[in-house]
Amino acid sequence: MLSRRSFIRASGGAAAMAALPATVARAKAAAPELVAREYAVQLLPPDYPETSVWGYDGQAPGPEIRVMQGDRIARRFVNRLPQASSVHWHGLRAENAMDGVSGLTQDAVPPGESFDYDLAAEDAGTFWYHSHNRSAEQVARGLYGPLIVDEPTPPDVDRDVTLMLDDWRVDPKTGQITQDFDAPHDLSHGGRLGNFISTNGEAAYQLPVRRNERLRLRIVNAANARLFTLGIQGLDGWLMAYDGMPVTSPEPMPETLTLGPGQRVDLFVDVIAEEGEEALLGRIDQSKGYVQAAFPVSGRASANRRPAPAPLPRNRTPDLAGLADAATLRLEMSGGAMGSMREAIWKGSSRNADELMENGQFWAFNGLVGMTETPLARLSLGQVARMTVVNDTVFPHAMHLHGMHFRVLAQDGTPGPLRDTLLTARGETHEIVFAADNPGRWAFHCHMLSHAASGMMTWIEVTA
Ligand SMILES: [Cu+2]
Repeated sequence: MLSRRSFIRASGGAAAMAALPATVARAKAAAPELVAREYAVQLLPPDYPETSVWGYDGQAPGPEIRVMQGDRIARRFVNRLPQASSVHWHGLRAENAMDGVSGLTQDAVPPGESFDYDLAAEDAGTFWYHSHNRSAEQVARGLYGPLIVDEPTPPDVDRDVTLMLDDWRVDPKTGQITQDFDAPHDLSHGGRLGNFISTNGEAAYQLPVRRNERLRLRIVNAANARLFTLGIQGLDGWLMAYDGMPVTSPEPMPETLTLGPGQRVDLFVDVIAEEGEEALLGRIDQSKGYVQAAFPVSGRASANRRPAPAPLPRNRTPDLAGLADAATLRLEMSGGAMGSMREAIWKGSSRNADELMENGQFWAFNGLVGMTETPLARLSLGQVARMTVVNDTVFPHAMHLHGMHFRVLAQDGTPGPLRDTLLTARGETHEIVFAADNPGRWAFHCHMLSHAASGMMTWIEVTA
């Protein structure tokens, strides 16, 4: 098959196009392009030089992709990067062939080539898209953006605001992203933590607001490895959704909220700061705090606050009927610095810790390092699975399941909210349950991208 680029060359461009038969000229218009390439942006404060990033459509983060629930998301991904790449649509329960995982659901798209994505937006909510090839490098360089699916009936808020949180590792002298994407210390410890925090690609994100205005804040942790622990000041409200999925009844805003890499929350907050004051979102309760977003208040939206919100309409997610006789699975994490992993199987044979280290591999799931020929589990379509996730390491991990959302069981066995990314602290054990209602080969990996690159990557197959 001809790629679009070679087609234009072969046809001689516009002149030849004009001579094409009418049927071809009337062919379905190509999807809008999403072009990945290198460019410079003013990421750091103005007294620093521009930073060269890899991003989508000349922005960092990439452009907001926004559709109505039930519509399709169609994009022609054009790769103008010096590396192969692919695009994953994080949190969408869509078609497996469109999931964008290089090496599992598609081949990485080589430089100069393109790939047509076309997938259903079945769930309303807050999602994001990002590179899923060499992600520890490519996402760190800026290849991510927001993906919003709107409810058919808009909820009662004054403004809908997406906040993508990231940290970047930049050389303060040059203002450039440091190239140490596979530094052994990052791989084996807490991942690639940055030294420059941004919101929507800005150092000092500000949004002017009015008193009593109700904001929907869609917060996305797009960082490679950082956990964001957020508090709010001058805002009050409710937690409405985790990882794109509404909670059954709005939860009063907790004092602090921790988001692991890949995780999202939707908040409805009212501005309760006085006129002339500033409401804040950030790490404001600690001595080493930082402001993630500032909301200067001027004027009033209304004399009083609105009543408490109704829950967001639930998405059509499967129920967990059959939980009692669910398939039982186990995922035991081991490895990392200060871990007890002495050997593990990598690329089909047993290796000792030294061999693994020399190859930049530090972590294992059930004693297996990285992707394997056979999946962690094979489930039949519609089967309910219950998985024990054991974090036998001294680091937190953020396990992301593609294609399906799961619930975390509370101590007493009650299923919690739907999520697609599980944040697990050192030494913790969690039980998660999900209905295998989406056929295909689904990645299941740590979203601390340096960990995924050094062993924490597996997959689950759902067969029709
Ligand atoms: Cu991890």
